[in-house]
Parts: sequence; C-alpha cells; structure tokens
Amino acid sequence: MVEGQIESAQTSAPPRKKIVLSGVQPTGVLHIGNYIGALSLWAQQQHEFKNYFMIADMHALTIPENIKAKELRASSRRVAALYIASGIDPEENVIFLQSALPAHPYLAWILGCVTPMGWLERMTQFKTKSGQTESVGTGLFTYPALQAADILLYQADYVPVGEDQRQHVELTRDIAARFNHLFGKCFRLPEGLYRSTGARVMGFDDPTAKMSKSLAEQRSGHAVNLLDPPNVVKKTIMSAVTDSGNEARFEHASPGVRNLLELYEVLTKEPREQIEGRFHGQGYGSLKKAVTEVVVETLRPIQERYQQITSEPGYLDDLLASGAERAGEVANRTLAKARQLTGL
Ligand code: AQP
Repeated sequence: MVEGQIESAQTSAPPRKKIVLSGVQPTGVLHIGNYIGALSLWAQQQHEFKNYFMIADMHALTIPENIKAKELRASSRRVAALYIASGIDPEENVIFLQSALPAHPYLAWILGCVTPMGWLERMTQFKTKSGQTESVGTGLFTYPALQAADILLYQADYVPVGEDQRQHVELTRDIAARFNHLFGKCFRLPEGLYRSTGARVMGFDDPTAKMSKSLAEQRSGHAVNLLDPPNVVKKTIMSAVTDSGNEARFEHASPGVRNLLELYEVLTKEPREQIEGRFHGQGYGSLKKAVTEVVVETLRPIQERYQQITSEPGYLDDLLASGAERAGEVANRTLAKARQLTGL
C-alpha cells in the first residue's frame, strides 16, 4: 500500500475505544464501599470503554495467614458473580482471574527490577498493613509492582478505583515511565478515574477509617456487605456512629453523618440542597432510616441476579475460562514486547 492510502485508511478508521483495567481482591465479601467506589462506576461506563475486569486473587496471598485454598477459590467465584450481578455485561467486558495468566507475575518481576525500594517504602497501604501482621511477606512489599503489571499489560488508559488506590495508580505511572525510559516505549501511562462523591466510603462503626473487607470480617457493624439481608443492613446502618447533634449539612457534618449523607447522595443522585432540606434539624434516625431503605433497594436486584448466576452449574467456570483466553491475547502481546525490549 502506498503512503497516501495508509493515510486515508487511518483518517477514516473509527476512534480507538479507551481501555480500562480494574479489579477487586477476593478477600471476603464485597461491601457497599467496593460497589460505590468501583463496581457501580465500572457498570456505569462499561459501554464507553473496552474493559478488563480482573479478580485479583494473587493479591489476596499477600496476607497468607488469612488464606484457605477452598475459601479463596469460592471467594474468587463469588467476586466474579458479584461483578455480573452489579450490572457488568460478561459478553461485552472481559472478566478474568489474575492467576490464570502467568503474564501477570512474569511482568511483575520485570517491573519489580525497575522499581526503586524507596518508591515501595512510601506506600501508605504497605505501612498500614505491615503494622497489622506479625510477619510481613515480601509479596506485601512488592505487591504494587504486580498491580502495575496488571494495569500495564492491557495498555489501560483508565483505572476506575476508590480513592484509596490513588497512590498505587500514580506509582504505576512512575514505574511505566521508568521502564519506557530505560528500555524503550512499551507501556501507556494510565490515569485513575474516581467518583467525586463516594470514592471513600467510611466504616459505619468508625467513620474515620475507610470501609474495608478485612475490617468487615473482624467487626460486625463495620460494613454493609452486598449479600447482607435487609434486617442485617438495617441493624448495621441504624447503629452507625454519628454525633449528639442534628447537623445534616454536607460541609459541617461530623464524619459519620457526612458518610451517611454521601451514601444517600450517591445512591439517589438527589441534589445536596434537597437532601439537606429533608434531613437537617431532625434527629439522625430519619436519615439512617432513609439510607437503610435506599441501600436495601440498591442491593435487592444485585442479590436476585447473584442467586440466578450462582445457581447455574458451570456458568462461572466457563465464563472465567473464556475471559482468561480473551485477556491472555492482549496480555501476552504486551509481555512479548517487554521481553523483546529487555532481551529476555
Ligand atoms: N471504602 C471504600 N470506598 C470506596 N471505594 C473502595 N474500594 C475499597 N474500599 C472502598 C475500592 O474497591 C476496589 C477493590 O478494593 P479492594 O479489593 O482493595 O477492597 P478493600 O475493601 O479495600 O479490601 P481489603 O482486602 O480489606 O483491603 P484493605 O485492607 O486494603 O482495605 C478498589 O477500587 C478500591 O479502591
């Protein structure tokens, strides 16, 4: 083909769909914070992008004391089912298990070699988690390199995540830039996508701490899980920590009240003035009741779809096998380029 023909073929081609990679660790049951900060955002934007949604089971091993093989396998399938139940179309989007693709740990090794220790030492998640276990595995320390591999293998443009992952997305950019500088252009530099409200849902029992799966396993009033029945949702939200006043304004509320207001805002999409008008000056009982209702209604269709998906024998295994094949095509191509550039 002559040059002019290439030019005209390029200009008439449709614009490239932006690529998204995101994932959740199968370390317990997903909670409403995971849904708002990540899953609902993925579902909302799924038709706009080419999406790869991973179940990050290798990351779950970073705290090996908590792992039981049978439970991890079951939990990975539960996460896959919850992705679909939350509205992610498994045909249009690629859903896969991280551990099914050796390209992930392979690239993680290469990236680990170009990541200075100081960059990893700065990670706040490492500092927090290493303080919580008696013996700290090197996997917990180097896990951001694996996370960078997860993202860079797909040449992702965007990584839709909660606020707690911002530092990790920034680190991924730094690692990609360092590799590209040392060996030649291989990776696209990704950007994080965050919600303006709901990117950091706080624990109901302690609104100064981010809601997390691991804390939810230890403390019953901490989180609402996506599979909680209505009576449990009610019990958790009605006992949420607030304060002794009746201030229900976003700007002045105490952390617990603000958490409830933001949950209500993000799930109902009502304007702030309307929400403040409804709840300000009243006791927090009415706010808690309204949040309970909206959370129960949000979870109802998710739980119904979850029951359907998990009652079909073989469905999830087939889906994950096909997802691994589709993801592998892209991941292996990027890995081949990284190997060629590094001489491996
Ligand atoms: N509280 C949250 N608010 C908004 N988004 C959140 N995410 C997590 N917590 C919140 C987002 O959910 C995705 C999956 O993250 P994860 O698997 O790390 O979930 P987790 O609940 O944080 O799990 P763990 O195992 O309990 O981890 P730690 O102990 O680190 O909290 C991500 O997009 C995350 O941002």
